[in-house]
Amino acid sequence: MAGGGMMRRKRSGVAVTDVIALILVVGSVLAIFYSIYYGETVRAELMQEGKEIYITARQWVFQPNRIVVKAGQPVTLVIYGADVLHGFQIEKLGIDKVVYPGQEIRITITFDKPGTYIFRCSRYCGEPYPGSGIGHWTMTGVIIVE
Ligand SMILES: [Cu+2]
Repeated sequence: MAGGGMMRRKRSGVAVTDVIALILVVGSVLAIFYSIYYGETVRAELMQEGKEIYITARQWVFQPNRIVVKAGQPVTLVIYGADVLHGFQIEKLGIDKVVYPGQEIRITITFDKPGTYIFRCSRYCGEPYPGSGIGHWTMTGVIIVE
């Protein structure tokens, strides 16, 4: 009886739940990289004067989510909420705004120096299933200042 118990304990070294958790973590990291590097890109320097960049926030993406701007030139981000409540946050700059459904917000920024600025949704807007780590949690993008 005791021997059997030992055997069982040894065999269950790695629990199935650990494997599932690992797959979910790796999956969300891949989803973030995928959405940033294969998402839509807008190059602000190719746009007309005024430099307004239109971004749509919807479950669970920003479109576009890769924006290239020039340092020292003011750009206005016009962010439209297409479905549920979202947020728009650039942590590096201390910016965090609510994006209401059916409304747009405008943020004018002059990036002083080249660099990379991650933006993300800062209001919980749902996910495919509880604890998935995707959906709202991977709703992100990047502004590249050249
Ligand atoms: Cu969200």
